[in-house]
Amino acid sequence: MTNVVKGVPVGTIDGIVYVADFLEGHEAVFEWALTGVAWDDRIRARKTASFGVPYHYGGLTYEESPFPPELERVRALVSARLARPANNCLLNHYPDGRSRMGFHSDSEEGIVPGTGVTIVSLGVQRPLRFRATATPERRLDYLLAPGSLMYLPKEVQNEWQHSLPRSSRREGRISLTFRTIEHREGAAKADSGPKAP
Ligand SMILES: O=C(O)CCC(=O)C(=O)O
Repeated sequence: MTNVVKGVPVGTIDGIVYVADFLEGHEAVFEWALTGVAWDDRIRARKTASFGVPYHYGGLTYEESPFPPELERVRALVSARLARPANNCLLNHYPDGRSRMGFHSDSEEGIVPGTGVTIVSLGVQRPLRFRATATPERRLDYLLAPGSLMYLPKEVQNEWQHSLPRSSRREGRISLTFRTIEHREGAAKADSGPKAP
């Protein structure tokens, strides 16, 4: 643990990969996403959008939608670092510090075994907060810088829950969350999103 922000230590967890300056031109991707994406308002705490294969998340279904070129560039960069290419990107838009995501671990249902979630952050820096599942008082933050990449493997999600807490920052943030989803035409639907977003 290297630092403390408002009482929660900033640190590292074995298995998480964090690359601070992953995405060149992240400002332009943020601007494109703000205006070029048709945001879904079905979740109250933040806006969402999904590209790629169909995604079943938090009880909601997002239909298949082709990757726009702006996002395809990021998908290709992310996939170059993964054993299996990502075939879905769920975008989360937090327009201001009141928008949030509660503690959860992502369900493994429908996810290709051995693959995790990759988060590319755009806009204002906000902490991703972790709490140990067995000892919830044990918490630490990763500060997600704009343009950064975080890879969250399944093994970490077994031991830690994560959340994006409310913040005093007024500026917006968008996360691009890439997953490799089992997909066969006409296959039964499995919900692979957070269990309790
Ligand atoms: O917006 C974020 O960075 C958090 C995303 C997240 O928690 C998730 O996709 O499970």
